[in-house]
Amino acid sequence: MALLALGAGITSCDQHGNQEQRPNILFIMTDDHTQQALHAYGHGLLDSVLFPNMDRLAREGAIFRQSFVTNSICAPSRAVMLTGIHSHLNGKIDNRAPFDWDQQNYPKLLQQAGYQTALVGKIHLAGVPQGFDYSMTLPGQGHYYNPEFIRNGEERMRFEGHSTSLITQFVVDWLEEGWERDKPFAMLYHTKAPHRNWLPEPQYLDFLEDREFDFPVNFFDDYTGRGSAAREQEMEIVNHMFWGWDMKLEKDPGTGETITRMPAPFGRKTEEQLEAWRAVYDPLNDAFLRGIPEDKYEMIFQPHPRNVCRDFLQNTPEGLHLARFMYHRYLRDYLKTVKSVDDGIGRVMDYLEKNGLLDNTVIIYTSDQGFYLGEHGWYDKRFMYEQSLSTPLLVRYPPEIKGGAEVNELVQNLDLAPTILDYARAEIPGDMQGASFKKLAAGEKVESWRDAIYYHYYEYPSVHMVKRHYGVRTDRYKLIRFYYDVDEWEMYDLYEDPREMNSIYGNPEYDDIRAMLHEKLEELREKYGDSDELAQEFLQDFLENRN
Ligand code: SGN
Ligand code: CA
Repeated sequence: MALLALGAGITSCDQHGNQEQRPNILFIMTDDHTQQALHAYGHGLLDSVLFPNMDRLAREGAIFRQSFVTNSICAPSRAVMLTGIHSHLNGKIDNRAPFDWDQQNYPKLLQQAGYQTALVGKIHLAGVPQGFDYSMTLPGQGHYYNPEFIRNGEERMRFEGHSTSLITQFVVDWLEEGWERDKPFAMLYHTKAPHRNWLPEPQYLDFLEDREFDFPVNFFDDYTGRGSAAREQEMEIVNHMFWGWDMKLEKDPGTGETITRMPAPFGRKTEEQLEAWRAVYDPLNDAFLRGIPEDKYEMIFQPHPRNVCRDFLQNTPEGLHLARFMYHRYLRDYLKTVKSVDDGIGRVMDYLEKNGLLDNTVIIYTSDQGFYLGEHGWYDKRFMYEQSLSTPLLVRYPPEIKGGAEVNELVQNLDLAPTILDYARAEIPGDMQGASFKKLAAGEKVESWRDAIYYHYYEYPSVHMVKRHYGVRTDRYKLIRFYYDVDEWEMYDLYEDPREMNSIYGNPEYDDIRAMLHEKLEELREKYGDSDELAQEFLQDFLENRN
């Protein structure tokens, strides 16, 4: 049975007049961590548990198998989580648009309900965070090594160390010293990892270097079978990563000169950090270069974008060697940065456990969106295809949730604000567009839960060149419309084509399904108040202010 929290002895009366203790909230969010990189999701990439603390949350809590975002990009996703309102109404449609902190958000409502609130780590929304008794945030994207932080929106300070450990430390420090214990707490613990460009903490520099991973089956996707959007993106591992920045080569192997265009990310490291780095990466890089014949240097080591042809990559030994190196360098570095996050989660859970707080704290684990780990040959996110539309979601709260519970209903990051308010027994404002999934987590059925989700992505033309699109997904089908410089529809049957390789939009066998999806899409656009007119206004604003 749950240990009673030491400090969170605050009680409230529910509508039946019962005195009940309100739980603390620990909301853990990573940046770009995807379901494929969590063993509990069983996607096949990881054949063993690499992240025991995240997997522990899944084992001891509920795992949401169909968890999605509304707009697969960092700052907009955070705005949706805070407000419980879709991008087109909260105003933060892309990473560039301003965010209005004056609007309602759930931390403000928690404060009003008697919670003490804190935000630590990446938030990526400019301006002074509102709704927090304490904040310690990274400016913008923040840095992995020796990062600056901003305390309470004002005071800027630089710390030596790795962002993940520092963020974890600040979380523990606040629980220890900042939290007043006469109120329940809500701690938002947001890491930068595993965001690009994946700089591991010193103790994990060689983590997984001895482990080989298979390419995803559609790594060499040729982007036929769909419209132009999948073909015209700029997020291919082989063609759009930088030799210095992403692949961490220091010198151009052809000229022997230091790479200056998007150079290796060494700028912020101390001598000691740099030495540790080179001791691991130099020999790995040398081994890779030994497999590339010098007469291929010119073709391979051109500046980005390189457009190395697929035939060469797939069918020649040096092409395959190149693709393997790039995929592994990317994937391993990504997983190395997740490893530190997992340690951090373990550390905070230990702290809660030792202080008798663990079982009276609702722990939510999620990410701001999913990510491609080589599916379609890609990294990054943005698309409404499965890997980036999805996001991990685990909830641990033993008084209500059975360990290992599986939830298959369609939930979205839109639902987090109402859910957290629900756990806190605070009122859920009527203008929030999400719904509380607290009952679903507890294994209860919810009458007329949604049967489809709505999605809208805006940031184009911009980095990675993913076209503007919106769409609808049911538990089996997906309909997407790409617009602005194209007008293309795509449709997928996820049972038949889970990898989304062939659009069936024009297939007459699916006439009824297509009509049903169009209807659902219109229904949701109306329900959530989105329209082509609004999209047009955002586009106009984007084009006028893009610089
Ligand atoms: C940076 C990254 C991009 C990434 C965007 C948005 N390049 O520009 O790859 O898509 O952020 O990411 S980087 O090499 O400078 O990291 S988001 O998570 O903030 O939306
Ligand atoms: Ca992100």
